[in-house]
Amino acid sequence: MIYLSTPIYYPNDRPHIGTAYTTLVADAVARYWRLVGEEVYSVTGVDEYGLKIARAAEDHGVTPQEWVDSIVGHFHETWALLDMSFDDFIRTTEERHRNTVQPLLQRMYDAGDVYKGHYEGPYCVACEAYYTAEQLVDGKCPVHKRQVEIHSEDNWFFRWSRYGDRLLEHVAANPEFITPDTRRNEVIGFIQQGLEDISMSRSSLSWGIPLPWDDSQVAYVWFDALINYVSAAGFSDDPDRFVKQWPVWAHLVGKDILRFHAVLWPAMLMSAGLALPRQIAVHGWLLVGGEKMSKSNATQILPSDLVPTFGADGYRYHFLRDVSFGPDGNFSWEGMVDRYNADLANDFGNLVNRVLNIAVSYRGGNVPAVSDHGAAEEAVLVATAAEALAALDGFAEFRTKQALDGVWRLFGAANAFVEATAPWHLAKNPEMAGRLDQVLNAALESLRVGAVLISPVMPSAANKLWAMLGLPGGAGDGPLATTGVFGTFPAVTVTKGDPLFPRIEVP
Ligand code: ME8
Repeated sequence: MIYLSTPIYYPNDRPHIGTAYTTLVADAVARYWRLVGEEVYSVTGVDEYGLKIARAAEDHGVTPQEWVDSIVGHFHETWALLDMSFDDFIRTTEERHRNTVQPLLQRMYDAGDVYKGHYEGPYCVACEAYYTAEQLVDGKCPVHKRQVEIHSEDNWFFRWSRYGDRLLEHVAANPEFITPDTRRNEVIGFIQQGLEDISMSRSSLSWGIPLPWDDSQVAYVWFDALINYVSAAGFSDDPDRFVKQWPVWAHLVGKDILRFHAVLWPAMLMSAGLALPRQIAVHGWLLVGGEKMSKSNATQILPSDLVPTFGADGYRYHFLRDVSFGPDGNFSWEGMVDRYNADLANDFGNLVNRVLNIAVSYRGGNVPAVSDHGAAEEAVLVATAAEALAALDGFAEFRTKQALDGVWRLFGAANAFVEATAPWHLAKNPEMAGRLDQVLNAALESLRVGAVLISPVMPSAANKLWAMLGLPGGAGDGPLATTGVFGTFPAVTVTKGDPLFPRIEVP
């Protein structure tokens, strides 16, 4: 079972292209595993408790519950706009979550990992994180570059310090636990500096989940938020599924929340006696004009600003092809237009038009199922298709660019194949009718394979092409090991349709 998660986002504003990036990679990877034939559970959601949300509600003159209820719809709308296919959407205000957080915190308490203490120090409300004076940059939060607040309260503490050695052992024994390596090294360095116990509750806030042993305090928002991954797996409401589904295959996160996921969360799981995730996959920031795209950013870009021009598929393609998972990536409108026109309108769109046109013009859309693809011209096509299929493995390691590069080499080879075999010449010579059938069949077969291979990234275009090809079911039905292999295009009727990716004219 592939259980894969995105962070649960703060519903303090609608999702922007940065928030959508993590969600999009998770969706493409989930679709890839479904295409392979694996059972998948992919989950996203919202992180509704904590001071940040309580303050946002206060600023708008509504209760926190009213506030989160009014924002959550934007998340559903945005994910629908981008064709996301999640199995679950968790809200931390749900019963199933409270019913998971309380017993898990109780387990940590029973393990002797919780004690009462006094907390005083800098707190960044935007991060919902405690900092030490040394971690601040010019006295400000290192992530948000904003003023921190000094918080001072009697709280419950979690004995994080107890887990340093076990965490280091786990990281050493499981090289895949944190990826990429730069993040893994960062985590090792952080743990080696020594972990300090951390406040796990708030007494000055009521917008949270009460501690089971002290209902005058609520859980510190990260202690409740991280546990969402256990809640969504069915811990309290579907124990049979939980047994099947736990542990997580991969948590996808941005680098801003690396420590919470790679250092705090595993320590909490060890304390609560649950297995650790297989992997924490960390990506960089999406930058706009060199700045992190963020909710407070004046130049904030929303998916709904881009989808009307590029379509959901064009949107998905750009971010999965041009932003590598790991380092920071830059977004620019011009870059997105260039990529769309070059790859989607030209390479892919023209190939589809051309091949369907000739199949309809020369064979009325009915090309016989010739299986002989042994001619020299076909050899390159067949080999490139096999490489493209192999490159799709990149999805298993979040290397979406690698997977798409492979498919585009196939489209390049198919375009070259059509040029080299020149069906328009073959069609003029009745003696070449058999060769024309072979060529048309191979060209259609490369479109069929291409539709399968792009389906995790561009599900809608893949299915439109599938329908034009006259094939039953959907391009992503799989299993990939069968449908992704270059074989014989079946004797079906293909039709021409509207262009999949009309060119974007730049004024
Ligand atoms: O941290 N580039 O929520 P959040 C790339 N609720 N990814 C970005 C991004 C950018 N410019 N901006 C945001 C929280 N993200 C907590 C998480 S999980 C148990 C709790 C993505 O709304 C990226 O995945 O601040 C980042 O880690 C996440 O949004 C932060 O979302």
